[in-house]
Amino acid sequence: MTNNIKVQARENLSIIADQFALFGQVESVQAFGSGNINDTFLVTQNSLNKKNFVLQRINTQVFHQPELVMQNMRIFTEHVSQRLKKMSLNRRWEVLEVLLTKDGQDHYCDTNGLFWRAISFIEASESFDIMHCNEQAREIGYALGMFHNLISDLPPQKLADTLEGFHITPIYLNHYNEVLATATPSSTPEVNYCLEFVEKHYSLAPILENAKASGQLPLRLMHGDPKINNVMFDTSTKKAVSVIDLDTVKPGLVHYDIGDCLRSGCNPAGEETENWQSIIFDTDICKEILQGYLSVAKEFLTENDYIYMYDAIRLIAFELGLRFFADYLAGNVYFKVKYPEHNLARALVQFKLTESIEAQQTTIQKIIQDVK
Ligand code: GN1
Ligand code: MG
Repeated sequence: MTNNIKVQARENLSIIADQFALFGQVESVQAFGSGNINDTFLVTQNSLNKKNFVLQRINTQVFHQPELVMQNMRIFTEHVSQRLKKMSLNRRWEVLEVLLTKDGQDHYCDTNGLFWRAISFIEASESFDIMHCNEQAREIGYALGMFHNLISDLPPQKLADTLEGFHITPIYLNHYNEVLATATPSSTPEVNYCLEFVEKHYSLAPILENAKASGQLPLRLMHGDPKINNVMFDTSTKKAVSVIDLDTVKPGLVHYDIGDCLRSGCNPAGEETENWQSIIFDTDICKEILQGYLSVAKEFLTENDYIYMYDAIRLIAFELGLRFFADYLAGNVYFKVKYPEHNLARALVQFKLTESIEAQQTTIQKIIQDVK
């Protein structure tokens, strides 16, 4: 029975992939990557050019208006390709392409009503879940800076808000409180640690939203999810060549991105480890990432942007911990999990990381002063 379902699913996948296969026959469709929200596949076609592409099923429980996600993506890719043409960049840099169906559409709805889209695959590139060296850290920073730089002249209002409340920490805190009101978590040391951790960090939640509301931090376009494995590296030069996963490119704060990039890049154990006791925030990596970032981002940053950098790093680590913990309490309804306590383990990692950030506040603030 299970096998039949698998065979059936595979046939359907080929039919779906074929909608986007403009340059040949579909040879294979394989599960790809480790996303927590959408389902991703690598499609191989039997053509010499444009051999591979990435096929994704958008999780419409999360992205309620997937058409708008595609619209944003097309506006973004069009703008960035134009900018790149006008730039004389002396290194490889690629922007993802939205692939159209044989009917000229940017998505395909299958017979079950599921929403599919295809994106170009960046050949001769790879990504990493964990930082390996300082050069790589600097490249990650460069990649985010380049990403922000290329959209710094695209007015935020041109893109739709495709995920309301995304990175608005007070909204996550409200949601957490609602979930907690009806949840009956077992009283383990791990759960109690998380409950106390959130309790102690309540006052942290509105810091970036207040800065935005008071005009200290301007609304800008952001990536939304610039974690380490969303940066692609050239397999031979080992230089960053692209930032992928454009679903959350929308109006927001560059601070969400800076915080997300650092909370992910400066955690040498990676966010999926179960060894949460040993989590540390590596300040050497932090310095490299910020140096790489500022080498291309300085021109559009203001004094206030620097003032809020430390807060952003601490807040986004805390926020992700809060999101994982709330989802654990809610019964794992948002992030994909491999086992029931997976989101609890992920939350512990982010809270420990936040603790390590707090313990090194002076060092991190000095790094920000030194690199600016
Ligand atoms: C989710 O699905 P993925 O892995 O690209 C999440 C991010 C989190 C990330 C943590 C839309 O991203 O916000 O930082 O997991 N994306 C959404 O790994 O919620
Ligand atoms: Mg993502």
